[in-house]
Amino acid sequence: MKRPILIHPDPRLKKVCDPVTDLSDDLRALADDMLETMYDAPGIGLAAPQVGVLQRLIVLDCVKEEGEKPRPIVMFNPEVVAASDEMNTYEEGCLSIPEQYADVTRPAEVTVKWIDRDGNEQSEDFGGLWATCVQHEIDHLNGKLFIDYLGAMKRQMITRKMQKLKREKARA
Ligand code: GNR
Ligand code: NI
Repeated sequence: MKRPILIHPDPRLKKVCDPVTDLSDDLRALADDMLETMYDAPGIGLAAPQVGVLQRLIVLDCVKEEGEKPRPIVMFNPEVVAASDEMNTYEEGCLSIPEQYADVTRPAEVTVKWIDRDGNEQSEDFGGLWATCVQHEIDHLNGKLFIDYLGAMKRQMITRKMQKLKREKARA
């Protein structure tokens, strides 16, 4: 089932999310809903707070090539355990900040540890778009958005646009 995505500014997008302590069928169903919502958007990642659930759960699939096999990944309690000194700049966007894009610089490679949907601990090195996306998603779990990396002026301009968009949506 597709779920509505919260649009910035929203207090729920600013909260530090709680760790998942027991993996229930409800949480696995939420992960499936998040994947469906992400693919439908379409996006390459989605964090639970973006659908109003303040728990440490993200989903991602950064396979973008048409015709390539999809690779949906579900991560509970994801953590960056190592990051490269080498940095990478990507033009980022966010489903909670529609149609706004800006360059963000982050470590080019990260090692991420997480719990998978079967409750097993996993660890993997990510580079390229995967590295950017997984860091963007983990930031969401800590109440952080990509616009928080921008200067105050740019951030305020984007926030004002989103307030206007939300007012218009509420009227429609
Ligand atoms: O779909 C998304 N694309 C994207 C592009 C560059 C850097 C990060 C992202 S994540 C974003 C989906 C989203 O908002 N996830 O939280
Ligand atoms: Ni986002």
